[in-house]
Amino acid sequence: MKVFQHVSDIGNLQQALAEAMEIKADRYKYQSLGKNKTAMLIFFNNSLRTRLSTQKAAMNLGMNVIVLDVNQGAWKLETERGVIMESDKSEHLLEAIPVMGCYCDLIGVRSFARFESRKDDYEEQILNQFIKYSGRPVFFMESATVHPLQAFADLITIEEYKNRTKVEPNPLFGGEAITRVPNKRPKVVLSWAPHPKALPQAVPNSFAEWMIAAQTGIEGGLDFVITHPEGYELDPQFVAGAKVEYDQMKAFEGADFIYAKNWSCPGVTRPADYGKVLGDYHDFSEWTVGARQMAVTNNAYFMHCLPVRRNMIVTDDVIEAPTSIVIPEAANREISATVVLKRMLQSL
Ligand code: AN0
Ligand code: CP
Repeated sequence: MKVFQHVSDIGNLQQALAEAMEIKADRYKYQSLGKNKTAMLIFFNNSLRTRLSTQKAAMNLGMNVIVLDVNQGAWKLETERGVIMESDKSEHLLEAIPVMGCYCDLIGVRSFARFESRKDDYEEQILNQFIKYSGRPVFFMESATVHPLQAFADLITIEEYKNRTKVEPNPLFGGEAITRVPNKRPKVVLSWAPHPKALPQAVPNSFAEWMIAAQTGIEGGLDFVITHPEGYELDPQFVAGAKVEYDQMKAFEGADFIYAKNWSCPGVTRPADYGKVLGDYHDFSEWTVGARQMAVTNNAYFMHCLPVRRNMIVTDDVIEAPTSIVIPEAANREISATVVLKRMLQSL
């Protein structure tokens, strides 16, 4: 694997899940694979999980790891070609990328949507330059439009929980154990939820792309439904074939997994609104996932990629419930990253 960006890059999903379970049973199984190999993780934006889990994954494989926060200590980078460089930006990305490539074997990059131009973001201007000029395999650690390490971890989590009949008390917050009747073909709902600031579409884009692939690509399949207020339609390149239900309560009926996430306007129906929070977010408070919506589900598990704003995206009681699996979901980031880096090392 030379690029990890889309679900298609991982190939057969059932095989990828089997590999994830193999790694989960023994995460150090391939620790000689990365000997004397270096992973470089480049962050243009903040991160807790991606930074730590990917570093851990590289260490599981016996790799050395270099982490660079571009905005802390490196030269300020110009990204536009043709600019007379007389501002505070001392170095151009077109030199910085090949230089970074000199010191490593694999490169991971986090560079969020900038919301300056829909075209630049959706053409993946920054990540594509890493692919073109680094000379190394590149894995996306949340780009302008995708977050595949997250979506892969989400799929692993759904696979692990879909057939469970007993929900244990929450390991951190307690609560009552419950019995749940699993669906043979679980219903997975991606729900928009309000947020005070404009957030990227990368997480919902990738989640949708991976869930649509899983509808037919994993044993038993699943049913995928997206719910959001009008105006938040995701880009067709990621959601073609998905069912959209604008009534959140209707979408939640009988659901087995609720995946909450905010995203700003993708600009599909109105390009001028790209990257905007539409209207006043206070007017959308009924979209906050709470007991009212969870009551119509099939004792659904609650998922979110984190970081999450409590009582904005989800209420305290829902995220602390025994059915909340946000922590095991985050833990699976180490597993998805280990599988991806292993695949890349094997194709060096
Ligand atoms: C980012 C986002 O919504 O894309 C990262 C999520 C993994 N979240 C924030 O910026 C709060
Ligand atoms: N879920 C996720 O990618 O978290 P971080 O932004 O903390 O890496």
